[in-house]
Parts: sequence; structure tokens; C-alpha cells
Amino acid sequence: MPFVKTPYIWHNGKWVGWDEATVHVTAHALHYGSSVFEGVRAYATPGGPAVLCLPEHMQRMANSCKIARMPLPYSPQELQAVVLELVERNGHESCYIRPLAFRGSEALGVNPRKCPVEVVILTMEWGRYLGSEAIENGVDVMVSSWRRMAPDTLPAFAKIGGQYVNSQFVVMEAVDNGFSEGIVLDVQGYVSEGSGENIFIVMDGVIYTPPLANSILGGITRRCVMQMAADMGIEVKEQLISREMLYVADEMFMTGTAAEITPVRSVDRTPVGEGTRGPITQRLQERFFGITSGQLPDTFRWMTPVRVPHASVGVARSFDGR
Ligand code: PPE
Repeated sequence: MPFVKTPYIWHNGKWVGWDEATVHVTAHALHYGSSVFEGVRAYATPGGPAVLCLPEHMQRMANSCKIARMPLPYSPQELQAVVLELVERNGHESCYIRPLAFRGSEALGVNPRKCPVEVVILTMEWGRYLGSEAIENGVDVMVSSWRRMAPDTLPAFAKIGGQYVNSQFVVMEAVDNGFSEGIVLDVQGYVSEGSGENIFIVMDGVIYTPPLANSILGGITRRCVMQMAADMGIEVKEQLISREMLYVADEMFMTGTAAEITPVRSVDRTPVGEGTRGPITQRLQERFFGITSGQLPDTFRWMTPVRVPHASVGVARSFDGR
């Protein structure tokens, strides 16, 4: 998405203007991918903007930092307060929110520990991730020739910046070949996820998705889908999925904060079911968009409203990264 400058970016405890939020070229993260990030969405509701699964996102950020051995100088609760104030200050009705922690400037060399941990949060308007038609009509995807990293190479469960080099290869290959997205197999050849989405298939009324240990990010939208399905009496099985199951699935969809719930209408030019959005996918979408738009009751307590007074973290912390 091209950027539209917002009035504020939160940078290490300070509210700075868009053009002031800069880093030096010696920042460790630029050279070695040493960053951790989150993607969060605020939705427009009749009561003003509300953030979807805010505590879950900030907790995952803390968990990713723990896995990356990157001391996070702010608590998840403090970062939640910053997110709410930032959405308010930037005057969004709805937006995408990008918290980012990274190793800054101190020394070159792979070992990151001398470099201070910096934290920024920015917001932007972001529409439909896979195109405006995608939510209704579905997308065409391919099975990538790239594999997801093996579990003993990089921790897919953590949202670490450098790992997205793998995702970049996947999405570039897909788009170069005329597809919207690539589905990546894990090192053993089982289905893992998309470059920036989790994957689900429906067969005979049962929903299947790969388990957490299958080199996937533990998606928060994935969890939302599982909660909704349980509530709707639809069985969800977390189990290994082979490539050929994709070709005979009745329905398929991908989930992510950016992608929301996007139907998949073909894989490797093979239509999924009728080649259109399936009925279970549609029911899940209706519930998801109903709750996030404030039109349906917030049964699962997903939404945090923005327009209430919040005490934010307005002071710079010492972010000694050791
Ligand atoms: N897998 C990957 C690899 C991934 O990046 C995401 C989110 C997901 C699954 C779904 O997770 P969740 O958002 O918690 O449901 N991808 C983020 C980044 C997208 C981007 O292009 O940047 C996102 O959707 O915010």
C-alpha cells in the first residue's frame, strides 16, 4: 500500500511527525533483519474505531521478542495504550497498525546484543490485502516452489522481520506467474501457510488447518475462525494437510489481519469446489465482518474501542538492549 502521511508516529516513547520518524543507515535491523513486528487492524464501528484482538497482538509481539532474545522495553499493556492513543491522534475511522521493534545503531557484526532495541508504532489506511474483489470472488493461488523454513532453522511461530525474506520470494513468484498468492509447503512437503496468511480447507463439512508446529505463524485471525466455528457447531481439525488435499477440497480460504478472511477459488489453476466462495467460508466471513463492524454482538470480546481516555506511555525509556 502506498503511504499517506499520518500526523503522528510513536517512536521510543515520543510522538513524532511522519518525517521525523527516521533511523540511521547503520541500524542493525537493516543489515541483518533483526526486527519483530505486528499487524493489527482497527475497524470502523458505530461507536467509533475499535481494535481487533489488541491484547493478543501485543502479547504475540512480546512472545516474538522473547524468542528473538530482543528485550522489549515496554510491556504489552503499555503498547496497547499507545496503539489506542495513536489511532485516536491520527484521526482514523479504520486503519492498519504496525508495531515494530528492532535492533538499532551501535555496532556492525551479526551479534545483535550491543545494539539498542527501538520500538515504533505507525498507522496507515489499508484496504483489501488481496484486491477489492477478493473477499467475494476469491483469489487464484499457486503452490510455491519455495519451501517454508525448517523448524530448526528459523522460528516461524515468531513474527521476525528477517523471516519475511522467505515470504517475499513466495509472493514475488506467485505474482510473476499471475497468481494473487503462494501457498508454501513445509520442509517435509506438507501444507504450511501463505506468504502472509494462514490456510484453511473445508472437506465434507469439516474445517482443516495445519497445526501450530507445522512452520506457521500462530495467526490471530486463525484463532478467531476457530472460535467462530466452535460457536457455529462446525468441527475444526488441526492436522497435517497434504498438497493433493488442496485439489479436492470443497472450499478453501486464507486468514490474516491484512487478508482478513479471503476465499481461494483456484489452486494451481484447479478450481476449488465450484470455483467460487463456498458456503462455510461465507458464513464465517459474515460473522467476522459483522462483529468487526459492530453490527453483530462482540460474543468473543475481540474489540477494544478507541474513544475512551487512555493513559499512554509518553516518556522515552532507556532501551539498553543487553
Ligand atoms: N502467516 C504469516 C506468515 C503472516 O505474516 C500472517 C500475518 C499470518 C499468517 C496471519 O496472522 P494474523 O494476522 O495474526 O491472523 N501477516 C501480516 C503481515 C502482512 C504484510 O504484508 O505485511 C498481517 O496480516 O498483518
